[in-house]
This record gives sequence, structure tokens and C-alpha cells, in this order.
Amino acid sequence: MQGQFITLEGTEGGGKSTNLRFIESFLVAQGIDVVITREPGGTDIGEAVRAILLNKDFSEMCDDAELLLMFAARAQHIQEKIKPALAAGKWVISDRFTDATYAYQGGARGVDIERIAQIEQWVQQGFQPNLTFIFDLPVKEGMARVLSRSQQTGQTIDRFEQEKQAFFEKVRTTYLERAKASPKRYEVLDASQSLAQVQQCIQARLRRGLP
Ligand code: Z5A
Repeated sequence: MQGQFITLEGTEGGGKSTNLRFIESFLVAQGIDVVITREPGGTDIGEAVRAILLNKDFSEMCDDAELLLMFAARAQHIQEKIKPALAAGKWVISDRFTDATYAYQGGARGVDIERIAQIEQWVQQGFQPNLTFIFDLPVKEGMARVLSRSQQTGQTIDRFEQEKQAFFEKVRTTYLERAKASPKRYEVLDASQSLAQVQQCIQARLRRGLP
């Protein structure tokens, strides 16, 4: 039987990476074979593209190059990793996917949505996640979490993380608009709640089954 494809989205600091592991454990406990992955990245080629995309020394990167690199990594990711896993009956959970392109390159950078939709159709040919969790929280709160994490870990900020609050407000608005337009595929979570509360909501959604 074909596996299911779940994606995690939201502005930074929402808790995607933290909850990716939680979802994995929950599904594994149900006897499901799970593959976890991320975008940009997920394959050797994708991870090499990610290093270019996140490199803050590449401040000259133009919007179209950024958009095409996202989809180049995605094309490889779908073909090499996601589709074979789904065909083998595994469930794939990805930390970000194409909704991020609409939110960051479309909503925040201002790339024409129609152009994104055309490339999406070319690369994905209708392929979509079965369920997308959006970790939603006020942008300032997310930025504060990322700042405190980088102070604790000494991790430096990347090319996207150095953007200003207004950029992330546009990202957030685009995610919420997309969720409103197709409520069946999206589950918007209030990520400003405690981790335990967020995880209760995730569990409840997964127990209800996928659309
Ligand atoms: N990007 C793009 O532009 N276009 C695309 O098509 C794609 C991506 C696919 C890399 O993504 C960048 O690529 C991303 C968008 C762009 N840039 N940004 N910004 P990424 O996913 O690798 O990076 P990220 O989005 O910045 O991830 P993040 O900052 O690590 O956020 P997160 O994964 O959602 O958060 P977290 O690491 O799970 O949690 C952050 C901290 O908050 C951590 O210390 C947690 O312990 C804490 N936390 C989490 N949940 C809670 C709760 N509920 N309460 C309190 N504290 C919490």
C-alpha cells in the first residue's frame, strides 16, 4: 500500500524540527515505517544545494536563482527519496516542502505566484502532501526562540534567518492564506502553546486519520 506524505511548515522557531521527531515516534509506535527528511535538502545533491541557499555570504543571490535552486533540490528529493519511499509503503515526513516556496519566495520575496505554480506543475505534476501541519506563532516569539537557541548552541544564523520581522510577517500571512484556501490538507497549530499542548493537538490530528 502507498505510504502517506506529511509536511511541516511555518515561520522560524515554530517547533517543526522539535515535533518532527515526536511525529516519527508516534507513527513508529503504530507500527508504521517512517522516513524523515527536510527541504531544502534530503538527498546528497539537495544538501549541497541547501549549503548554497543558506550561505549568508551569497547576499547577491537573485530571487529567480533562489526559486530555481529550491525546485532543483526538490526535483531530486521527490525522485530519489520521497516517491520510492511512498511506493514502498513508508510514510514520509518532511521538514518543509513546496508551501515554503509559496510563503518565502512568493509571499516574502514577491516572486509571481503564477510562475511558482508553473514550476511546481512541471516538477511535481500534481504530486502534493497528504497532510501539512503549519506551526503558527507570532513572528516576534519565533525569532526570540531562534535567538535563544543560537545563544545556547553557538549556532550562527543563515541567509534566511538574517531577514527582518516584516519579511517573516509576509511568510506567516501566506501560510495562513494557503491553509484557509484548502482547509482539508492543512492543520494549523497554535505553536505559541507549550510543547505538550502542541503535541496533544498533533496527536489528535493524527488519530483522526489523514484526509
Ligand atoms: N526555504 C525557502 O525559502 N523556500 C523553500 O521552498 C524551502 C525553504 C523548502 C531553512 O529552513 C530555510 O529555507 C528556511 C526557509 C527556507 N528559513 N528560514 N527561516 P529550516 O527549516 O532548516 O530552518 P528554519 O525554518 O529556520 O527552522 P528553525 O528555525 O529551526 O525552526 P523550527 O524547526 O520550526 O524550530 P525548532 O528548532 O523546532 O524550535 C526552535 C526553538 O524553540 C528550539 O529551541 C525549541 O526547543 C523551542 N521550542 C519549540 N517548540 C516550543 C514550544 N512549544 N514552546 C517553547 N519552546 C519551543
